[in-house]
Order: sequence, then structure tokens, then C-alpha cells
Amino acid sequence: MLKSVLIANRGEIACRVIKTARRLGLRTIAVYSDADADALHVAMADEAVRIGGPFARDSYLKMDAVIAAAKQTGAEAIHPGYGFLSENAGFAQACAEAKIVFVGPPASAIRAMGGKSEAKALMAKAGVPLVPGYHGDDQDPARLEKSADEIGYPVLIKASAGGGGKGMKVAQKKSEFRDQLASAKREAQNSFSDDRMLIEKYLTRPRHVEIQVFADTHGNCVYLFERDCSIQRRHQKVIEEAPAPGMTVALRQRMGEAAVTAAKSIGYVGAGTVEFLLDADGSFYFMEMNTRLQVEHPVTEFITGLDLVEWQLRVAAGEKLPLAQDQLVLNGHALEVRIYAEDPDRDFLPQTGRITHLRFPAETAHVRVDTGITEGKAISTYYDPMIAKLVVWDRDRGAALAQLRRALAETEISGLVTNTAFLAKLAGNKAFAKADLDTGFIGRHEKELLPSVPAAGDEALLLAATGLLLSGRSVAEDDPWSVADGWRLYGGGQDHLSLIDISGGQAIHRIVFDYAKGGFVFHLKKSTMLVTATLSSEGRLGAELGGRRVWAGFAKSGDDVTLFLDGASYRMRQAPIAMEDEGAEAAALRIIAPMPGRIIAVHVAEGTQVEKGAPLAVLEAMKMEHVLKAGHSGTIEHVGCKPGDQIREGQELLRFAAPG
Ligand code: MV4
Repeated sequence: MLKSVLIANRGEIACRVIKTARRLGLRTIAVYSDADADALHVAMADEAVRIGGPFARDSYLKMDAVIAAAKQTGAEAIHPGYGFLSENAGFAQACAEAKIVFVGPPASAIRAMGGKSEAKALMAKAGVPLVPGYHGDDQDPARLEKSADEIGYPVLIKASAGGGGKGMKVAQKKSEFRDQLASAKREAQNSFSDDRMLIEKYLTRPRHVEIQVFADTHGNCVYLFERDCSIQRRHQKVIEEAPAPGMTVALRQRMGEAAVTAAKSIGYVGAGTVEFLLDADGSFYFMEMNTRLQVEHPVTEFITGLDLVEWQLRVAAGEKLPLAQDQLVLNGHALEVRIYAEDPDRDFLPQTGRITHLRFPAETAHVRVDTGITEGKAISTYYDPMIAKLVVWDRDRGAALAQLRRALAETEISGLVTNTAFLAKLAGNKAFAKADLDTGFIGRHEKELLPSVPAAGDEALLLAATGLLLSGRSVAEDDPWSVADGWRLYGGGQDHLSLIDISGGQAIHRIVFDYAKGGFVFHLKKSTMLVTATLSSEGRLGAELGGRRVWAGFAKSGDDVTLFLDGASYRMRQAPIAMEDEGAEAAALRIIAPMPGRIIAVHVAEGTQVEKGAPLAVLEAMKMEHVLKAGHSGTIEHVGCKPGDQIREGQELLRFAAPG
């Protein structure tokens, strides 16, 4: 076995690899950028070497810095993780030349699978099924159109150098072909400086089913069953699972053997994934091969009971595969979700900020949390905004799905917006529960999934108000004692505070209440509600309201409050002034700043008539320009900002006149 390994990565995968390497007794070396000096993976490793500035190109992508760190620390091997240098043939080559073991395939295998057309040509030769199509060198438009006619429409025009759906256009019929071809070529030229195209039969509702393969240096190669990764959004995987729902033993064997054939045909070594498109009629076609350990490998680990990083380290040390094909057993069902700092209700805009409250479900035989983040850490724009992976297992898909719903409900993150509520909606979606899977799932169910966070109802509002009052730092406007110190024996007299429902449409709610023995009596529109509650230092709010016992998570940071209730997280802000109650319709007349930033343009003035979708103002934030558009037609009544203004989240920028 190897004696030491340098992990040329960061975040959750670096932590994950260090865990296994340490369990096997290896000395672990981390590398880090200036932005990661206090990161978890640095703390976990036996040694750590700074390799450069915060940008990946100045650190995690700097091959010579990584190799120099390995030499400086005497690391015998380098594990690349995924992303960064993991599929860089030149890096694998450089490791070999430096006599450092690259934990992955030979550079030749990485190169073989680098280009789509070359990979497909190799697979065709190896007898691996391909989507009917053309991937030749003759790129004359007439030749490409002739192949489209022969395949039959609809056809998919794909950039050979492409990936992640870029440079991919559908021609539904012959008359569309030339325009779509020109458009795909332009996109490919811009994205990859390579406009070579391949033409394929377009599968209308394919599933993305990938096979995990493993090969050693002794000619052995096995498949560790399949993963279904069809639930994607803009070519980003959202939920991955193993095994693929509806997979038969025969089809699994055929796909597995095709994947092994693909791996053997390029002299593969190590962990690899062969991606297929699976059509509704059970036919499957090679899509591409990933020559790295995938993000979603934990679902395979759960159903096989294996540690794939242990296999990687053993194979890299020259050992034979620990098990033969007939010794591999598939048990149960696993699901993985990726928790991201992104806002599904703002077109999945990446989020940055500091995590002020972080609570994951306890890890058990059913629940695994892979993360590189701890409370107090910041998510920056330098790297992929993944916060954690939640992976669950149970005896079958239904039970695993229940585990996922519970694990998500126990995941509490505040300080920045995450996609957890969106994932909870997915995990609770009926079509998903029925495994009605294909790559168009999210698009087809968008209306049921978004907005991911509902407007806060009475219960969430009262619990948030209770948490605020109990946390002892809220200031009820005309509370005779300026700071509510929790219990108050005095009766009588009313107080109120106002909450803006930030994640639920910015409506403002004025909460009127009396202090009562052991709690508060809230005055709702047509009734009153006694709420007694306790709030722990970890933010566990235990309340009794309306005769029901409710548990919720409560996190406060400045004026911001996050309430975690029934799997949803509501972000609210205590309004600084006693604002009158304003319903969502009144709130909709106001254009609120979605995040802090600087106004760089205002396109309207008071009295301007605008149509739905019209650009109103441009906000610069997180190095991006965000055009604030009219959600409906109307007349601008008030303009509260001008170019150059620095504004804070929640600030009113513009206001429409009330209709009528
Ligand atoms: C396809 C296809 C339908 N027909 N090829 C998307 C990017 C790359 N991974 C291949 N992709 C597709 N190729 C044919 N002939 C549909 C997709 C596709 C897709 C594939 C897998 C996972 C998600 C996807 C989302 C959109 C389109």
C-alpha cells in the first residue's frame, strides 16, 4: 500500500479522500489557496502546503505548484479528486515524469476520452452501442445534412468538443437543419474554438444512466452497477440514485458489460464512469466516459458497501481489484442530493456569504453527509458553491426517499440562500416518487417545484416572532423596557413588531401581541393565539401553540431571522420601523433589492408606463449585472435610487402606482 498521498483538491472531496487515506494509514498532505487557509480539509490533513492565490488558475489548477508541493513533502502519490486537474492528461503525464503515482488512469486513457468524436469512434470499434449518427471528419454542411436525412428527424447537432450541453441544437425537421447547424457551430466556436459537429438521432425522453467501472493494472475490470442521474438542471446533476429505477438484471448486465468493454478498449485503470443515454424502449447508447471519480460515487458505495477511494488507492499501489464481478452484490437503494449556495427562486443565482448557522442530520447507517464546510465559513465566488452532499440509503427506493426527506428537514443552513427547499420539494414530488424520470423532468415539473420557499404562513410568522422575542435582542417598538428580556410577568399592554417575509414575496407582517405568563398572546386577524416556548442556545425552538407541540429551528443574524419548519426555511427580516401590515399584493408594487450591490443604471422615471418584463434598473452584485425587470405592467410612482447608489438587500428601489 502507498505510504502517503497529496490531495490536489479542496472542499468535500478533499475531506472525503483524506478520511479514507487516514483510515488506511497513509500520511495525508493537503494543498490550499489563500482563500482556503482556514478550510476544513487543511485542518484534517497531516500536512498542508499553500500553493497560491484564491483563483483556481493560481492554485488548484497550477500543475507545477501541485507537483512541487508533492516533491517538497515527499508525497508518493497525488489524488486529483474531481474537477480541477482530475481529467488533465498533461497533469497525469507530469506526475508520471516526476515519478509520482497519479491516482487515476494513464494519460493515454484520459486523452482517448477527451474528445466526443474520437471517443465515439473508439467505442464504435469496440462494439459499444452508439446513437445512430455521423461523427466523421467531413464537415461540409451538405454532408452533415445528408447524414441528418439518412438518420431521420428530429436530429441532434452536437459540438464534438462540447460538454454540458453547450453547442447542442435540435433540428426537428429538414427545413430547420441549416440554421440550427450554423447556430451550433457559432456557439461551439465561441465556447471551444472548435466548431466540428456530430449529428445524432435525437432521443426525445432519454434517461442518463451511468455505469461505475473499476480496472486494475493486472487486466481485471468490473462494473459496480449503475446510477441514474436524469434529474438535472442545465446539465448540472441535482439528484443521483442507485440502482436506476426499473432496471432489469438483464439490461444491467448488458450495460455493465458494454461499460467494461469501453474501459478495456482504452487500457483503463482506476475508477471510471461510462455514461449512457437510456431510451424508453430499453435501448442504450454511449454518451461519454468520465475518467475520474464522480461527485455522485457515494450512492454506489452505499449499495455495494464498498469504499471506492480505498479501491483507488489500492489499485494505484499496484494491487489487484479486491473483488471479482461475481462477488459484487447490489443491496438496497441510495439517493444523493447536492446542497448548493444558490437561489432557486432567482433562477438559481449563485450565492455568497458566511454560514452563520449550520446543522446537518446525524450520520447513521442510513445517512451520510460529505462536506468541506463548517459553521462560520464563507462561500466565495472563487469555487463551485457546493456546501455538502446528503446521501441516504435504505432497503428500497420508497424507504430511501423517506430518509432523504427527513435528512433534508434536519438540514439547517442560514447566512446565505441555499437550494435545500427546492431539494425538499423534489424529494416530495409525486412524479419523482413514481420514478417518472428523464432528463427533462425538472423542466416539466417546474411549476410544482418553484418558487421553492412558500410565503410564510401564520405559524411560521408567530414562531419567528416568538424566537425573536425569546432571543432577547428584539426591540418591540413601544415596549416600555427597550429590550424584551424573555419572560415578563407583567400583564396588559400590547406590543408589536414587524417582519418582512424576504423569501416569500417581501410581504410585511405586523405582529401584535401581549406578554403573558410563560409566553405571548398573539393577535391574529380574527383570533388570538397563546404561544409558550423555549429557545435553546443551539437554536432549537420548542413551542406550544393552538394546543400543538411544534419543533422548529431558529437562527438570527443581525436583523435577519431564518426559521426552519417542516423542511422549509423561511428568511425574514425584522423591519426597523413599525410598518403597517402590507400584503403580498402591496409588496408586489415595490421593487426590492434582491441582494446588496451598486445601482449602475435606472431606466425609468416617475410616471413612466412600463410593460411586464421591461428593464427598470441594473444592479451590480457579486461581479454580475442583474437587470431588475417589471413583474407586471404599470406606472412607476416612485424612484428611490440612482446610478452609483450602494444599496442593501431588501431596500425599496422603485414602486409602482397601485392599479386603478
Ligand atoms: C443527447 C440527448 C438526446 N439525444 N443525445 C446533454 C449533454 C451531453 N451529456 C449529452 N446530452 C444529451 N445528448 C441524443 N442523441 C439529450 C441530451 C441531454 C441530456 C443528457 C444527459 C443528461 C441530461 C441531459 C439534458 C439535456 C439533454
